[in-house]
Amino acid sequence: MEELQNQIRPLLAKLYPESDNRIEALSHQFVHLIDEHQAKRSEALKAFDKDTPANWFKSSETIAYILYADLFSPEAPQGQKLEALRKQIHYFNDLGINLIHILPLLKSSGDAGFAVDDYETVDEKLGTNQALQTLISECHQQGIHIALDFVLNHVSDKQTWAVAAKHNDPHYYPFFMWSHSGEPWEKVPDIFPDFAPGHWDYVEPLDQWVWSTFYKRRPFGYTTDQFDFAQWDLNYQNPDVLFGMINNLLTLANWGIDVFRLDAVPFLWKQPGTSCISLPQVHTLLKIFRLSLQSVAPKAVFLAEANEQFEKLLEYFGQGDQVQIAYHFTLMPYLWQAVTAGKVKDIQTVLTNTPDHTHWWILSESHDELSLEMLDKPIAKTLTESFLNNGCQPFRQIKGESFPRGISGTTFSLLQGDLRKIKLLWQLKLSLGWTPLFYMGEELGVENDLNYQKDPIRCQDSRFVKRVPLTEDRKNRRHQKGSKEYQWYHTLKDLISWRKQHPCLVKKPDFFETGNSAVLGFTKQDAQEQIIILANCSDLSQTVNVPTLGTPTLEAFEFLSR
Ligand code: OTU
Repeated sequence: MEELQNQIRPLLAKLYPESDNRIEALSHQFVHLIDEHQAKRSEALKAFDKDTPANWFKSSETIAYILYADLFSPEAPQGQKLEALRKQIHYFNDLGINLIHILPLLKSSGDAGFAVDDYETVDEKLGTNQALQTLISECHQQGIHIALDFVLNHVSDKQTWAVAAKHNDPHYYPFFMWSHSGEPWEKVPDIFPDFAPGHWDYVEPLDQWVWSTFYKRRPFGYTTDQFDFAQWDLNYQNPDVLFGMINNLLTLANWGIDVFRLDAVPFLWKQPGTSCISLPQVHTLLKIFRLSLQSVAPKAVFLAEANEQFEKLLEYFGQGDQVQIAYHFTLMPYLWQAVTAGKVKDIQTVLTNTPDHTHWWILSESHDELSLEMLDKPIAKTLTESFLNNGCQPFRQIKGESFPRGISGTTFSLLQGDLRKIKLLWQLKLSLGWTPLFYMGEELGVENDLNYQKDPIRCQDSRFVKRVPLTEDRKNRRHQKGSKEYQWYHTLKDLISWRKQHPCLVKKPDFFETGNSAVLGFTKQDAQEQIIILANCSDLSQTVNVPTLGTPTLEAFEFLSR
């Protein structure tokens, strides 16, 4: 414990440079908190910790899948969604999935669960705390790991701290950041410009404004409430906030969660005159959260959700003392650029620059929009235009800009159902390295659903176009030969099984020149085998020139592995 105190002291001193006495008191408080949660960890989980290899999440076997518990079992009665999920573990076993990210499932008042009301209670529409723990332990028994969101940047304005602050409680008021004018800070971008512009939310009882990066009831410039909830950012300059959130994290960790997805992590620290994104203090906070987690749940890991410039993204790994995994947000638009515009060079550049010690979740879609803002403007514009079809919707449209920062749509709809392109996208995701990630419905060719537009609360948030129920009917059609679902599902299932037969595919790729700008060439190697891969990302046949392979010609979208 003394060692822990020595580790925490300098980190706290960095964030809260006050008197030595204060830091001493805070570090005692920290150690006490850790102690408490260590004592609460169940014997079953302690045994599981022991049996789990240190780098389990880097295994070539790991294939991840994101789902909403309610949308995955739409027919199950309210309150039994988690139980229904437990009864479908065979679905994941069949497809080859062994890591499931269940999107927010705590009591919440909006943003599809990301406005959390209560960090210790499962949303009663989905099930009970007990049902979640039963699901987790059954998954563990079957070799499936569970990821959950840790929404640490903000709370819903119905969460206890926020409610107390709204009532001017002197302890909780400084859990948030306040303004008397609501005037925007110059360098801070709008994250949801479409329906929650600015970064302050008007709080009527106090006649003041509170900092809010995402959903707001009443954004600056509006005279009426736009929504019946808001997401208030936490003020980490107050150590009570940090300790409160560590307590929430460790409570969840003691439920047996394996991966914590750190939602909206770049926004944790605000400072006037900056963009308030990925400030150095964010990384100090992460080190503290990491120290907390590893002290209680030694095999649980963090996943950074930071849609940032590549150099900034890399900072989230720290010196091995921050997150263990990050979404490869830089690669994501490059994958789309490759399969829709035949441009492969950027994939090669970014992956060559991806350091060996990092680990990634490789995704082409998630429950959010497809963000193209990191691409060069002309190509982003062209791709956007080609994607705004089949009900795909703009997201993050900033006034005065000619095209949106992102697009909401399912993979099927974005690619207009072209199985050749999706197959290539999946082949790339499964072979480029690290851990491939799939979003619910991707495997069944699910199309956009415009029903959200009839819902008065959701209609402005186009991301709901891709949050589609996977009905029994839809899932069952995967057994009917000739159906779209059969075709898509079995294509993915076969590819996952191919990936699992070749453990070397988890490694970072070694690229070679193909003499053709539309064809990506790379090798993978371990002690057992060497694989050479050529991927033609264009819709025309292409000839390459590779010394070891000669001058083979590849069909449009052909993926060749030897
Ligand atoms: C995340 O996304 C979640 O994935 C969203 O579903 C939530 O609405 C949001 O946080 C608030 O909790 O802007 O459009 O760099 O890209 O945090 C998605 C990180 C988002 C941001 C990300 C955010």
